[in-house]
Amino acid sequence: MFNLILFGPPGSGKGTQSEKLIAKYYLKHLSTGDLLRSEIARKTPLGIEAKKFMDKGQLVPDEVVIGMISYALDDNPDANGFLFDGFPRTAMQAQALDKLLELKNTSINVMLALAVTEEELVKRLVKRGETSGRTDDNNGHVIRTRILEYNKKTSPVAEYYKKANKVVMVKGEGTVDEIFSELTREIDARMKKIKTSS
Ligand code: B4P
Repeated sequence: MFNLILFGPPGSGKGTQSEKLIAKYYLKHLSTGDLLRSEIARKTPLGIEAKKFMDKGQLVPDEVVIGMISYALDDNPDANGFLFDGFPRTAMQAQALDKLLELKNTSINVMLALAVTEEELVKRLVKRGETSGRTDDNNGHVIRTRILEYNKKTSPVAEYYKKANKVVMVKGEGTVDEIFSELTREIDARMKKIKTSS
C-alpha cells in the first residue's frame, strides 16, 4: 500500500493535483472537503451541521471529520493506497489517522506539502468564487478566516509528520503540469525505494 497526504493551505491546488495523481497511481482519493460538500448537497444531518462551520470559513469539528474518514477507509478494503486531500487538518486528526492506518497494518509514506504565497492563495480563491458557487469562496472575510484557521490549526500538522521525517515541501506556484511533475518525481522516488527494499 502507498498512502500519501497532499498538504497545503486553502487554494494551494490540493484538489487540482489530486485529480491528476489518482489517475496516474490508481490511489483512492479521500477529500474531506468533497465528502463534506456531498453531505451538504444531500442535506444529511452531518451536512447541515458542517455547513454552519464551512460557510464561516471555520474547520468542521474533529470528531465529524474523523468519523467520515474512518467510514471511508472501511468502505475501501481493496484500495492499493489512499491519497488524503485536505485531511488531516489538526493535530488530533493526524493522531487519529495514524491509529486508523495502524489497525489496517499500514501507515503514511509521505506528506507532500504545497507552498504558495498568501497573495496568490487569495487571488485563486476569489477567482474560483466567481464561477464555483462555493459559498466559502465568494466572500473576502471568509477566505481570510480560512487562511487564519490554516495558519493556527493546520500548519502544525506538518511539524507532526516532520518528526517522522515524512514531509517534502514542493513549490505550489507555476503551471499545474510543472507542479504535477515535481510531485510525481517525489512519489516515484519513494515507490522505487519501497520496491527495491521488498
Ligand atoms: P477543501 O475542500 O479542502 O478546499 P480548499 O482547501 O479550499 O482547496 P484546495 O487546496 O483543494 O484548492 P484547489 O485545488 O481547489 O476545504 C473546504 C472547507 O471544508 C474548509 O474550509 C473546512 O471548513 C472544511 N474541511 C475540509 N476538510 C476538513 C478537515 N479535515 N477538518 C475540518 N474541516 C475541514 O485550487 C483552488 C483554485 O486554484 C482552483 O480554482 C484552481 O483552479 C486554482 N489553481 C490550482 N492550481 C493552480 C495553479 N498552479 N496556478 C493557478 N491556479 C491554480
